[in-house]
Amino acid sequence: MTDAQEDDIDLRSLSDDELIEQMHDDLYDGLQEEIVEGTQILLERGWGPSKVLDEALVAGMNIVGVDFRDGILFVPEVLMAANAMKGGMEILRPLLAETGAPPLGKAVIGTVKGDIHDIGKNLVTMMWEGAGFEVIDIGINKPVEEFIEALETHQPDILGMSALLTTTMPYMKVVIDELVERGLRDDYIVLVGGAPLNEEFGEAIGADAYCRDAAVAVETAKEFMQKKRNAAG
Ligand code: B1M
Repeated sequence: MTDAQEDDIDLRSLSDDELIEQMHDDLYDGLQEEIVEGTQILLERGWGPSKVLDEALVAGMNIVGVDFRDGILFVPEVLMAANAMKGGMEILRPLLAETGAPPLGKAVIGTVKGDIHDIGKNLVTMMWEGAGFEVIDIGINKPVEEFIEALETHQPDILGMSALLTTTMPYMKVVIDELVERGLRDDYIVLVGGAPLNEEFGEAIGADAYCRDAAVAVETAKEFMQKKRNAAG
């Protein structure tokens, strides 16, 4: 499609299904303004923020992921798609985080050393905040020292780690081993996630649980907090 044709599309005139399809195209093309507008339109039409996130943004990013894997898209295009997605996520963030309840618990989360993927981690952060957790996001490419420092500073209930690369996921074990070494392992609920992980891996590295997606991360965090409260009497 040419730029001129692109300009012609009035997103508001599209049906919900057409708009979703158009947003997948716009995400693919890294068009942040259009993603922001599409997100706003869906919310105005009464869509819940989680539905917009899943059907418009995450589903669109999955299409990008397949073409990235197949060598059709390259890093610059994928970065633009990621930026476009972040534009939509910024609108959804306060809506997902709307809660008047006292914090359910505190979490520190980061993407491990060598890995700069942050969209999944940011989503987990948003969903945890939305569920009522206080979350300290220490960012991407974090070495073990920074995880330990954040734990000491913030004294959270939960440590969350994210990795999207098969080459960086073993680093989660480096962090957990350091906690064991310092006698701190049992002070924290350690939850891990990221596309290449699975339950077996989570178990093998000594995490408390692997979380398949952000919704599971919320359920798992709540479950472990409940256990912690029960254990504390
Ligand atoms: Co990257 N990349 N990438 N990339 N990238 C993948 C991961 C890849 C699978 C693409 C592919 O080949 N199909 C592949 C990894 C292959 C492998 O390791 N086996 C890959 C590669 C190879 C690379 C580079 C090495 C490419 C290169 O340079 N040659 C490079 C590495 C850079 C580095 O980290 N050192 C690279 C770079 C990039 C970009 C910078 C261009 C960009 C990242 C931008 C950003 O994050 N700001 C990027 C992107 C966007 C992707 C894909 C396309 C999308 C990832 C994403 O954001 N998904 C990805 C392909 C794919 O996964 N489909 C790919 C959407 C997000 C919502 O899902 O992150 O899975 P996800 O998060 C989910 C769950 O996993 C879970 O909940 C989230 C929400 O439901 N979860 C957690 C995640 N973290 C959690 C933590 C928790 C709990 C749950 O804690 C408790």
